[in-house]
Amino acid sequence: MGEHTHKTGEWMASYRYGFMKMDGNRDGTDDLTNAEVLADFMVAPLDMTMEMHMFGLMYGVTDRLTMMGMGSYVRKSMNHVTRMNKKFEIESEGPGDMKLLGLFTIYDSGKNENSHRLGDKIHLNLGVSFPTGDTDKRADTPAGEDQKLPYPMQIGSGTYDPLLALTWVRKYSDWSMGFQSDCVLRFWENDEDYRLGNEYGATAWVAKNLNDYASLSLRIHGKIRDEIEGRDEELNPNMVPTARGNLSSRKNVKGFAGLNLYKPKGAFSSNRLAVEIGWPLYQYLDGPQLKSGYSFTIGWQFSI
Ligand SMILES: [Cu+2]
Repeated sequence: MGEHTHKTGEWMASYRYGFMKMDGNRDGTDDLTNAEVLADFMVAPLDMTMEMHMFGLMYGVTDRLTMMGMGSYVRKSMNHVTRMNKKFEIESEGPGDMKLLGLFTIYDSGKNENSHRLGDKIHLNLGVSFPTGDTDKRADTPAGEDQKLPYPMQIGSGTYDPLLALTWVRKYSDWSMGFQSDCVLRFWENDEDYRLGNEYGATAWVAKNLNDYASLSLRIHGKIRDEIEGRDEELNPNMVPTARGNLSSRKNVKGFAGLNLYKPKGAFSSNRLAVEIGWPLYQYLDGPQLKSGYSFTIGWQFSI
């Protein structure tokens, strides 16, 4: 997200579809059986899918400042099993948190056409995530009708969250590499009397141009998420692990492989189609929590 900037007056619109699967429970790095989870809770989560439709708009105010806005529509679904071996599914969906960012170029080496190494760029992202996503989703469960859904089934954070990132990109004539570290900070409690944990991420990638129309990329991404502070009083922490704020911190490392297809830049516009698949390499969960599984995104970018 926000790994590139634009030149003065340049617009870019993007749409991305993301799919994430979580499957099975874990505590630390140990996998848990359903019976082990049900020894402490009335209900055990089995698996979860999350789908996101993401819409983005970027505009180059100057060569050194790009503005970026993002919106999303999120759909979540989680399967559960009870101590009585009854299985049930919970779904929630709605608009996600909207984000507004400024991307400031703080270093630009310029383009050296005479060298194999074309140049380096560093930019700083500063922004805010707005609480447009719901934190009070409800559904019918075996515990009763119209029950408040646990933390991972809510759509937004419910708080104004500062966003910060630093990106470095180095370009060679037929390949490129980059590094980005980012964080989402949560200082304030939402209307439900809790706040989600801070998130700290770092990602490094290499991309190789195959020809003028295609490139391949490999990426590694590490992320630390702190636990939820405070408590939604409507949730029963003995019912299901997802209703416990102190069972929400996690450390993840994932690998990604991507393919980008370009329509070479015409006089007025350019198009890019990107597909990326991800898979977990390492995860330490303060559990029981559901394990991250595979994920993929498919996205289209159009710029003028
Ligand atoms: Cu862009």
